[in-house]
Amino acid sequence: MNRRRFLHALSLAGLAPLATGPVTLPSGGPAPRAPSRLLIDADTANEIDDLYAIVRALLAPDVDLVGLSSAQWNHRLSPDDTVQQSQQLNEDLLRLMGRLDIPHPLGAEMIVGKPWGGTEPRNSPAAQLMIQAARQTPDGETLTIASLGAATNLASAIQLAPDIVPKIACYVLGGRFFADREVWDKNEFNVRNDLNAANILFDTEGLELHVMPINILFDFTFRRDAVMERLAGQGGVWDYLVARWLSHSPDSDTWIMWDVALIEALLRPELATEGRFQTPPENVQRTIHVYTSVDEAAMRADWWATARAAHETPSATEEGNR
Ligand SMILES: [Ca+2]
Repeated sequence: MNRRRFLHALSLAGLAPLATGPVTLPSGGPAPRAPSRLLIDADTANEIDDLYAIVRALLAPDVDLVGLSSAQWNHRLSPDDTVQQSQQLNEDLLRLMGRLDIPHPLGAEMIVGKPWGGTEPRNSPAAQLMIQAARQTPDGETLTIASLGAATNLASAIQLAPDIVPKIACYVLGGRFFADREVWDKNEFNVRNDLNAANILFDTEGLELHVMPINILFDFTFRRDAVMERLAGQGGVWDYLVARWLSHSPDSDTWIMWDVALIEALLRPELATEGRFQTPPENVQRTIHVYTSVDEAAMRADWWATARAAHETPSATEEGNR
């Protein structure tokens, strides 16, 4: 009997210790809640979507955003200052939103370990903020860390300070996962830009890990004409978002809003479905959380409703509109 059949037999007998597969909460059970303390680590300058995700998080009234750090995406075709470029955009967004009070440390510019493997951490102000914020999280609570790029800073923080593991819940966007076959594919941008870091997350026993694989997001797009029609001329951060699209991909009529989906799933957990699955077979075998679908239309509507409400209540972005 192979392992899966063995687990299936156990589950039929009511003995399975950790069932895997899509999870539906029983009615009346506790509903997932948005995090109260959130730290975002983003390779903001790599694409378009990070900026829209960060703005959405900054407009969440009940979330204490304890930090916004910058991530690298070094590869042979990238510029040689990727983390600095991400840092610049993070600082622009915070300034335009009047939130430079939020800590915004620089991340590491190189991957964990070596290009051929290894787990040696890459220390940085970003990793140190993660450690400090995790240790300052009150007993009984967790710090949610959302990684919107390569997980260099998050994996480094874990390696530098393993005591933070019980204090953090990690949400990462990366990899592909085919839930029907329970097959992983690490051939994806964020994972490839720090495979060592991704493996640390998979391999760390006791780490609460939620993975949003990119292959569930191909239909989660924004339209350029909607962005132009609704945001252009609104001033401040809104025109900055427009300018980012037009400078990065002026000929793209649509863009997949990868990182927006992860932030929406955090803020509005009812808009995404998560299951519990085994880590990839080459990693430490443990059960983690993996998203299997998102409600694209509802997430899109939520982002636009939040943006519209912010226009109508300009205090949220008044610093940038002055
Ligand atoms: Ca990203």
